[in-house]
Amino acid sequence: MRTEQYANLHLSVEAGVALLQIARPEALNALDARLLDELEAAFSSLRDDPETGAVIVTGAGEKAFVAGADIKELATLDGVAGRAMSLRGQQVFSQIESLPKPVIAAVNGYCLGGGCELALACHIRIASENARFGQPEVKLGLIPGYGGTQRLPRLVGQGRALELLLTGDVVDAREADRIGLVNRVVPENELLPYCRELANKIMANAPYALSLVLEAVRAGASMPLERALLVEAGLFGLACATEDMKEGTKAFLEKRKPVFRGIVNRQREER
Ligand code: DAK
Repeated sequence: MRTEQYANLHLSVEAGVALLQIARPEALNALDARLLDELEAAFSSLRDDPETGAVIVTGAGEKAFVAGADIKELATLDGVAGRAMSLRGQQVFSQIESLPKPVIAAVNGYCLGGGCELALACHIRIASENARFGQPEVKLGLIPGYGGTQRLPRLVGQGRALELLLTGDVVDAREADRIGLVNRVVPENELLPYCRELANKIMANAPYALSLVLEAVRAGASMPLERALLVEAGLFGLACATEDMKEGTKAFLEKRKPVFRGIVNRQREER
């Protein structure tokens, strides 16, 4: 098992699955500027790590995933610093969203404001039964600054997103599931085992194909359908050029399980 310790972030990689735990218990894991820096460093290291096939992000402790951006820091912002901080957070969250490996948010408790925006930047969200979601920024005279006004409506639709964004209401895991904010709700003690199982299931597939699916969905989301379909065709062509595609189709025809190597593995073997 490989581990990396940051001031408020603990990273461990075991059997191809990275577990990233946000650990700032004195503030219910609220995101301050240092945590943003640490998230950026951890995700850069995971992007380049050939041993990591999937990432699970969760909050340390039982009470919170992330209870928001750090309100003490927010309170000190003026207009210029606010814009800069928003752009900084957006950049880090876009880095998470564009990771070429699946990122699963294991939401274990309060998932509010910047915490909800972090979960929205992940590819899949699994919630424990005690999870609570909301974008309460308007209660502080703010609006979401880390992508919430954009990613939430894209995920749950404009009407449901606006209800959460305008009321600042906090909803439980069942409601989050009902409106499509999370993929699934599981009992608290099953959250991490379930996310690991999900990561392993995904990682059994061809790694380069997984990265192409992530790229197609992400790039296409901000394009008109016609252009997005062209992007899909280009990436489909790339998939056709891989050894894994030859192996996958051959294995099917030979009625056996495929053995995928992925582009990274092949490059490492060739070195
Ligand atoms: N920031 C800083 N400290 C926090 C915090 C937060 N978001 N959430 C909790 N804490 C701290 C509390 O102050 C308390 O500290 P001490 O008093 O013990 O020193 C400790 O964590 C434990 O919290 P509580 O005592 O309040 O615990 P409870 O169980 O009673 O309540 C709670 C839990 C989650 C309901 C409550 O703590 C709460 O309401 N927290 C705030 C939730 C919230 O409003 N989150 C959204 C924050 S706004 C932008 C960028 C980003 C954003 C906006 C703009 N730009 C750059 C423009 C995003 C904004 C947000 O995320």
